[in-house]
Amino acid sequence: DKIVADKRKEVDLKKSLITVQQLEHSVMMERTSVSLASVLQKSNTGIIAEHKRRSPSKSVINQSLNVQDVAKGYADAGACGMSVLTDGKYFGGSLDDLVLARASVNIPLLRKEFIIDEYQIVEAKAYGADVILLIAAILSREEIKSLSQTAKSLGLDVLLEVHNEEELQKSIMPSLDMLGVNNRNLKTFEVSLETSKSLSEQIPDDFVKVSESGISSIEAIKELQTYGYQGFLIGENFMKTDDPGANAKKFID
Ligand code: IGP
Repeated sequence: DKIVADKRKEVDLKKSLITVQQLEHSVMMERTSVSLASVLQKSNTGIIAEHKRRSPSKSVINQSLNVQDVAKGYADAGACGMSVLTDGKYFGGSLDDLVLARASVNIPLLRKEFIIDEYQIVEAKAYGADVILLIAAILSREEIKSLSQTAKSLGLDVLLEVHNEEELQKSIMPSLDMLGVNNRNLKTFEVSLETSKSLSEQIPDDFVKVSESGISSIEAIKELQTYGYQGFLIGENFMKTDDPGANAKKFID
C-alpha cells in the first residue's frame, strides 16, 4: 500500500530528528484529554467537524482559511469535536494545524492521520490531540490492539474506522471507544450512506457509533440516528464554504 509506505518513511525520518523521549517532554503531555466518546453520548447532534484543505477525491476544497478561525467557528457553533487532518501529502494538513487548533479551542480534537506506528500516537498527544483515528483497512488485528492500547495509556480516545464487515469483525476489541463507518470507499472514492446503515447492527452497543464522510444534510443525520449513530464526521460540506462554522451551526441548532 502506497500510503503505508509513505508513512513508514515519514515516521522513520521524524524519529531520527525528534525522539519519543523528547516528545514526552512536551507540555501538552500534562494536559488532561477530553473524551470525545462521552461528549457524543451526551449530545443530541453529535457533529464532529473537520478541517480539510484538499483531498485525493476532490483536490482543492478550501485553501484560503485560517485553521484557528475554522476551529473557533466550529466550537462556537457547538460542534462536539473537531477533526484535524495532519497528513501533508494527500490532504495538505500538518501538525502545525493541530497545535493551532489546540491553541484556539477546548473541544476534543481528533488527529486525522494514517497511523501505523506508536510514535505518531505520542506525537498526537504531544501536539494537543484528544482522540486518534485507526484505520482497519491498513492495520492487522495485532497492530490495532497494540496501537489502541498505547493510545489508552496516554489517556486518548480511539476511533476505529471500518468500511466493510470483514474489517469490523477483525477489529472489535475493548481498547476502542468509537467505531466509525466510513461511507467513502478509500479505493474507489464512491460514497454511500448505505454502508453505515448496513453495518450498524453488527456494531456492539458498548461502542459509540460514528458515521463518516459524504454527510450533507440534517435529514441524513436524522436517518442515521435511527440506526444508532451518535457521531457524524463532516468535512467537505462545511469546508467548501467561506464560513465553515456558520455552515456547521445549521446542523446544530
Ligand atoms: C470527512 P467528508 O466527505 O465529509 O469530507 O468526509 C471524513 O469522514 C473524511 O475526511 C475521512 C478521512 C478518513 C480522511 C474519513 N476517513 C481517513 C482521511 C483518512
